[in-house]
Amino acid sequence: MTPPTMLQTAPVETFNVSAKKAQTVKLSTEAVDGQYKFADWEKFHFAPIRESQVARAMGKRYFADLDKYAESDIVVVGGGSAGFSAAYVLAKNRPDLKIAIIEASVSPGGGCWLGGQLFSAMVVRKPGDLFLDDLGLEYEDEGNYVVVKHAALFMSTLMSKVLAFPNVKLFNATAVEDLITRKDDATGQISIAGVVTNWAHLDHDNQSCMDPNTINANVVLSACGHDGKFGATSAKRSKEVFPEEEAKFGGMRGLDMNKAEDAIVKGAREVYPGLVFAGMELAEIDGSNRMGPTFGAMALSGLKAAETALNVYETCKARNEKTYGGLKN
Ligand code: AHZ
Repeated sequence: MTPPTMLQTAPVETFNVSAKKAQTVKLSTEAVDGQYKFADWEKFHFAPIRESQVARAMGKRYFADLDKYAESDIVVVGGGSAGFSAAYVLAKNRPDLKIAIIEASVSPGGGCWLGGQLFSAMVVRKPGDLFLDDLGLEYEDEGNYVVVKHAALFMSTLMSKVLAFPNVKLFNATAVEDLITRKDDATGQISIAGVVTNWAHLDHDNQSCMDPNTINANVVLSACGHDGKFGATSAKRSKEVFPEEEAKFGGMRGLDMNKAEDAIVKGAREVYPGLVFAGMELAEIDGSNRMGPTFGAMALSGLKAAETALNVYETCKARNEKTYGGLKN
């Protein structure tokens, strides 16, 4: 018997379970004699399962995704408000492209679970409300800005829509630790051809060596947030990868809401061939201000970065095909 490959898993030993859907729980009901009863809890039980079925159900899908997205059309690095906004626009407009989101944290969402400090409400300056309208979110209109009652409502809605797209895969607990680069020998031009990944929770201090993994891509859209332990990875790395005169790493400036938000949206662009920046990571490249707790710029910076990525996509694809044969799907 030939051993199963990672993608063709061994047949799972199944229990003899009736496929009939047992009507054991209801999620809405009327009270009878003042008592609500959503199920007969005495008779309640889950359908049986074997532990290996769970392991295989997860494992085979994850390995299939690793296989599928090892060649991605676009990789989004960083699953915060800017990265997810960009991924939303990309996936919505180009269902034909494979989009991988790489997020270092176990919990995606970046800094967008609270509005600011420990306060729940999220302020979005107009015209950022148009992004919220597209998501179907409600807010209070305060004139020049709108307020969503909880930042987590924005992030969870955005994330649920992005993750439901069939052409998107989120790899969380995975960090991008480097960029794949290609030099065109004819022109000497260096371009980005993907990302280098590793488990985010790897203890590099105590592990003698654990080489990384890779994802080839035509375009990398980086939205890693501002500098810090978990931020600005691509900005920092590009400083080393690109010639000094091309590497701009200005460092984020102090808070100025009016200047910062416009700069983050207008600055979203292809900084190096095949590498597009969005969100607060741009402040590290451009030396622009931070805005503090106003989020319209993250959504619209994601939108502009997605627009840029789509507009440069064919050029990047053609360049990659010329320099190293392009993606192998
Ligand atoms: O975990 C990071 C976060 O979720 C992730 N990330 C960073 N480095 C990574 C790496 N590999 C994979 N090497 C990485 N993931 O990137 C995400 C960045 O999200 P964020 O919310 O920090 O940034 P953003 O630009 O989407 O939103 C910024 C929100 C801010 S910061 C700010 C201020 O400081 O004034 N104001 C606003 C609105």
